[in-house]
Amino acid sequence: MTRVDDKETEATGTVLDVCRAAGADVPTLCFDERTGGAGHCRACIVEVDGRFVPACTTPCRSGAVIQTTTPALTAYRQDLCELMLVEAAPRGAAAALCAEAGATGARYGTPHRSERHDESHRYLRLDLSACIKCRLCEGACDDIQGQHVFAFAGRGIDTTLTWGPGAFDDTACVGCGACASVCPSGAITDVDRLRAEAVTGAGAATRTVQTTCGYCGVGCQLDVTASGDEVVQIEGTRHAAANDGHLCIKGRYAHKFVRHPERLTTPLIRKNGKLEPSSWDEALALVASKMLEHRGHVAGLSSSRCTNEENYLLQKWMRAGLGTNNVDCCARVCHAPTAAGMRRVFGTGAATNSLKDIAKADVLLVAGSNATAAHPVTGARLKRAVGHGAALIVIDPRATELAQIADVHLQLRPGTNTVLLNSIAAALFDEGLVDRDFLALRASGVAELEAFVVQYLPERCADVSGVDAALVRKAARLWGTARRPLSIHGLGMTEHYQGSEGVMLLCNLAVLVGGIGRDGVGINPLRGQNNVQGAADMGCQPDSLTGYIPLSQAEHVAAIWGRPIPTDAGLTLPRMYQAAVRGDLRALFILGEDVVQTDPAAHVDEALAALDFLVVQEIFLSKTAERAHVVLPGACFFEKDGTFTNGERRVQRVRQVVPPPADARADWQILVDLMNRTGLPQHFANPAAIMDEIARVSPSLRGVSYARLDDDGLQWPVPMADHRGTSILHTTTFAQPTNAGRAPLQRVLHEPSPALLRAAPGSLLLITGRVLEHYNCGTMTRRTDNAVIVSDDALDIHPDDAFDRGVDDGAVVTLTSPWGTTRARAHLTSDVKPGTVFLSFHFPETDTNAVTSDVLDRLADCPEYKLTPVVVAPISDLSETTR
Ligand SMILES: Nc1nc2c(c(=O)[nH]1)N[C@H]1C(S)=C(S)[C@@H](COP(=O)(O)OP(=O)(O)OC[C@H]3O[C@@H](n4cnc5c(=O)[nH]c(N)nc54)[C@H](O)[C@@H]3O)O[C@H]1N2
Ligand SMILES: Nc1nc2c(c(=O)[nH]1)N[C@H]1C(S)=C(S)[C@@H](COP(=O)(O)OP(=O)(O)OC[C@H]3O[C@@H](n4cnc5c(=O)[nH]c(N)nc54)[C@H](O)[C@@H]3O)O[C@H]1N2
Ligand code: SF4
Ligand code: SF4
Ligand SMILES: [Mo]
Repeated sequence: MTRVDDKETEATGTVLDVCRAAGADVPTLCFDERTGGAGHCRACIVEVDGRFVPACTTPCRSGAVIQTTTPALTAYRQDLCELMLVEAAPRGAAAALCAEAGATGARYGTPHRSERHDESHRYLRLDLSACIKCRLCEGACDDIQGQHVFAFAGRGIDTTLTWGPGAFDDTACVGCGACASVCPSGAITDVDRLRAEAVTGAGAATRTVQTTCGYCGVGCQLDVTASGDEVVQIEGTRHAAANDGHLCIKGRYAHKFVRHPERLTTPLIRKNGKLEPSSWDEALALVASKMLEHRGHVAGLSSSRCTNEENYLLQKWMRAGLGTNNVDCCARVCHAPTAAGMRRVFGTGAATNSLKDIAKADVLLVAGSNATAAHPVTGARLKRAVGHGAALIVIDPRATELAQIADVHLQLRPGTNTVLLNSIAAALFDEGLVDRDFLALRASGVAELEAFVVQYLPERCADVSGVDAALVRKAARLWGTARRPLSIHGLGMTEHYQGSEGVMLLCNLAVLVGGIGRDGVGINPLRGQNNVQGAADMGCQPDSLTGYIPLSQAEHVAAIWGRPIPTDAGLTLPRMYQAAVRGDLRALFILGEDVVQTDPAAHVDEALAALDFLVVQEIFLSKTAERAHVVLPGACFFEKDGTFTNGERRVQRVRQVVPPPADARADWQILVDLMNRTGLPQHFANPAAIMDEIARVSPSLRGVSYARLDDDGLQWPVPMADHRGTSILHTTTFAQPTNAGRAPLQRVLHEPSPALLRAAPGSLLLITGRVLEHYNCGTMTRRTDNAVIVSDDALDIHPDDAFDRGVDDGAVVTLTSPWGTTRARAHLTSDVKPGTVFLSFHFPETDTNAVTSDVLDRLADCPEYKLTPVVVAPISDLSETTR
């Protein structure tokens, strides 16, 4: 029993933990539970058994007598604050502490403060005259974000925070805002925080609502502060499982699009070739009549940017209302190969473990995922794990940020995953590193695989994959001797001709070393969009229903819906395009997906032109919406209620913060209206009621209801109402009923992409993908200050390749592939190997997908965005531009 002031407590930990448990209010300035106590600031000094100690760093002895408010402590704190005021003129929490302690700054004479200011960054503001040298910013940047921007220079009273001699904007800062978020003195702050202070300073009311980030599949929890109908400031929710308070530059700062004047605010109908504003009634009546007119020849494309409830409604409308399984979503162009590949080996297609497991792994394998750009909060977790001693293997043709801190970087030729992963398997067998006990219990096809992969021994494959055999063996040894091997993968695995097969081989590697079914291991695809996991869970695919119920077992769903469900599989997205060109598909309803910019033009252009009727439900007039016959204005994620499911299967609440602009409506309301107008009456009063129906339909969400999601959501499967969710899958058996619950190991022969057969002489291999600041088609991030930070898609090209072609840094070049041509500004960098180039696809002007090929993953129909042979030429070379 320990005594804190006049209370007794059983609590243990540091003196600070014990004081807080006992309800004592001990001030802290430099303490953050994520990075631990540092004891720099001395604000938390208390008396333990009569001695002054810093509470945040002192372990508490059981039986100690702690006092937090003696006269001596009060005097000490006052003096501490007086000293602080010599060095700094703080604002915020530090200023409040000084005021409370009665410090005036007069006791020690002339102030001695740094006057360094910096406003070079788009979002961050630095003013060292306020800095109290608590070092929280340094800890946040080093340990939470892993960016190492700050240091402390000088000694004694001359110690100052520094980011090097230049402008702050020239540092390695990635704008995550963690430093500003922890700074207690106002020395580091950001434009949104200053705005929030100005709003409250002016006496305006604000409110703060917790919701889920609508950009990527990490599913960070946001505390959004709004005033009136404006989003003012965003902070990461502390203790949230997905992000523990951390955010990235998009989630924290890229919200200006919400009140952008180009938001769609009223329905539009094409009249005489032009989109004209219309009433809701006219637009909905037209959509309903056209969809009914083309019954039998319609399709729906759902949006992984929208909520589960909205995705559920869209596929229910298509199936029960319009009698077709022609429904798909962006998972098709993304992780459909992951689902197909993982299902083949494990029986189910979702991430096997949780994000928190990254910290438990001792060997991390990151394959084709640029996590620090595309899933930045998870990327930061990975960097932190490496900083805390985990080994890292990266498989990527580019020297990504993670590759640069990896123990082994396997810089393969794009399109050779199947070779390289077979090679690692071969080395595992060859060096006796497979887990025979695990395999005996949980796998089949072991001997067959062992014999098969001999042809892929590292020494035999270096020419094809471009990776040195010794490096492959080094990776295999790390992986094979790991106690907790965990793999993360992205689109570098899936968006290939053999995407699904590559994922199967990644599954092989996990099974071979027993790395599945427990803490800190597993296969963890970083699902891309905020709700792409959910869109698939809701049934937005042509071959299975909500909860992955096969079409052949639709009776239970049909009973709930009160309608028959067609049993023939519908069309995948690329096949919808083909059907449109053939004339078999006449009307297409697209919910929030900009296919014109994000699908290979080789598929889309002709198909959309061939349709009789195209509806696009959007928040901006995207390139696709520009082509529609009717445009319906939806509400963005800040403007509606619902749920998103992140990449670790966590269903989380989305809560309305501000109203939709003008006449725009929540997407679920528009869908309910359309269902009612097409003969499928729906009576949902709110999204919670839709979730109640989803729970009745989907076995893995049976125990989900809004009331249960409030605290950190739930990871499915949640099979009943008192179930606490599932953080690890496949703990004892795989969902392989016809294989005695064992994982069938896969033998996959490498086959080069057919795209390569069409390469023109002198072609480079184009990889397309993402940058940190922008998001997919860019409708949202391009309408924020992120577009000032990155204002175009640049072509990364190796200096040797650039030299050979007479291309200077910054020059505009043409890219010509067998499928099309486009232009981009060249950026010379050795992050790409000679022979490969990289281009993002966030700006419509660049039209990256004019050049990408029409090749699809042969099992899941995902386009091969990661491998297109292109001829790169300077713009002055007329023979190239006139081609
Ligand atoms: N900032 C930002 N974040 C995003 C998005 C965004 O647009 N911007 N989009 C979201 C979406 S929808 C998704 S799906 C995710 C995607 O997230 P990621 O999958 O991480 O993103 P990409 O940049 O497309 O590609 C990942 C990596 O694959 C590598 N690669 C290319 N070819 C090969 C290959 O043959 N083998 C291997 N092993 N690697 C290869 C590329 O070099 C690249 O580094 O990001 C999500 N998050
Ligand atoms: N070259 C190349 N192309 C690619 C890829 C690549 O790596 N390379 N990656 C592919 C991948 S993985 C993906 S997932 C796709 C993504 O491609 P898309 O899904 O087309 O892109 P997004 O920008 O995520 O969002 C689509 C649209 O949703 C709208 N939207 C956002 N929120 C809402 C909402 O709440 N309601 C409504 N109604 N609309 C909303 C946005 O304005 C946007 O126009 O791109 C693919 N295209
Ligand atoms: S914003 Fe993030 S990366 Fe930049 S200095 Fe602060 S903590 Fe470091
Ligand atoms: S990591 Fe993803 S979910 Fe988290 S704040 Fe950034 S964009 Fe949003
Ligand atoms: Mo994606």
